[in-house]
Amino acid sequence: MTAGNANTDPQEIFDDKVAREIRIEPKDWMPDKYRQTLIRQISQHAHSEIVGMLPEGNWITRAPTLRRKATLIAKVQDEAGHGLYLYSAAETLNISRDEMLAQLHSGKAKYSSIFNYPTLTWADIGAIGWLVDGAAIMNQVPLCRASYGPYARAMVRICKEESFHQRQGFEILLTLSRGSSPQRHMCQDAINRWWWPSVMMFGPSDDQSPHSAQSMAWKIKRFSNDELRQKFVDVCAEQVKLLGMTLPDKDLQWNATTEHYDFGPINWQEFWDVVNGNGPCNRERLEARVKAHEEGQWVRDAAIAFAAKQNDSIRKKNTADVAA
Ligand code: FAQ
Repeated sequence: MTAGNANTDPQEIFDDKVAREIRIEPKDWMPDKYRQTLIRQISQHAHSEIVGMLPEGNWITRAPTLRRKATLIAKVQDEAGHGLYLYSAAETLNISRDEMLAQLHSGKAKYSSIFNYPTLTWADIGAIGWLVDGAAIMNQVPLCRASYGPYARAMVRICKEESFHQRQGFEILLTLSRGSSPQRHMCQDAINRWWWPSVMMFGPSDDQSPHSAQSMAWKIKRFSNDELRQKFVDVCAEQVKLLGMTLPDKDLQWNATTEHYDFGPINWQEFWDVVNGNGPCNRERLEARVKAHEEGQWVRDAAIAFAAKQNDSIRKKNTADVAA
């Protein structure tokens, strides 16, 4: 930018804002690819929150105590709220909610691979909180500094709630880990089943991640998939000791040179199978969302009719006020 001259080149203004950590806002000019990348990421994130209600919703009627039930209901409601903030943030980029939902229901839009695994026992609810919300926080705290204002602001509140979710999950597992032998077994079994899918949540390794480099240059992403995955492994490898449990990875070992935990190979075939619709619960999850959407049609119709009625009575009142 030339000092003293007001810059009018939109690309330069955009680049300058990104470089100086000034948030891009909905009415600012932005490159079309930046807009499309944000729509892709934010809508997929929103879909993940909404589909993510299903595995845990499965346990609301079977939570072991009233306190656990109330907490789980609140958590699942929080996930719905996260979805709504994120759909709203995506709408500021000029895509309608109907369009985003149509992309989810047709299978065109992705949602996180993790929600295509089943919740077989109560301990799975603890494992989801500890590992899945734990991975979500690791990935999402840096998104509070994303260059797009509405996304970054939505993430601040989401992260506060996710961090509570992570602790409630850990507390469920801690209780089980101090319980009877079958309870300890259930705890270890849930950790065994959720560990690797949680490690995969961070996405393909950096050399296989087509979007990372550009998203980092735009400061949407602040860390690469592998960097975040490593941080997650380092944290969990220590926390699992407090549970007196183990992570199902024989190669997991502290490396004094790198000062990180080394870990075993990831089964990328499984990851891509799940992402491409062939995981254990993909069909069930999508069917449940489509059914809920269709059965909710009357609620949307009623809300639209109510809003029209209210607008009509406001218009009549205004006309009467002017006449008086
Ligand atoms: N699952 O080039 P990259 C939660 C896709 S919320 C499915 O690395 P990018 C809260 C990716 O979309 C969890 N697909 O892509 C909760 C792309 O496909 P495309 C969701 C995946 O965007 C807790 C392709 O692979 N969190 O858990 C996955 O730079 C408990 C190439 O990948 C977010 O969405 C995957 N795991 O990086 C709720 C966070 N990973 O679009 C209920 C925001 C990658 O070209 C209960 N998103 N793919 O067809 C992000 O940070 C990024 O989008 C990444 C992927 C890191 C997920």
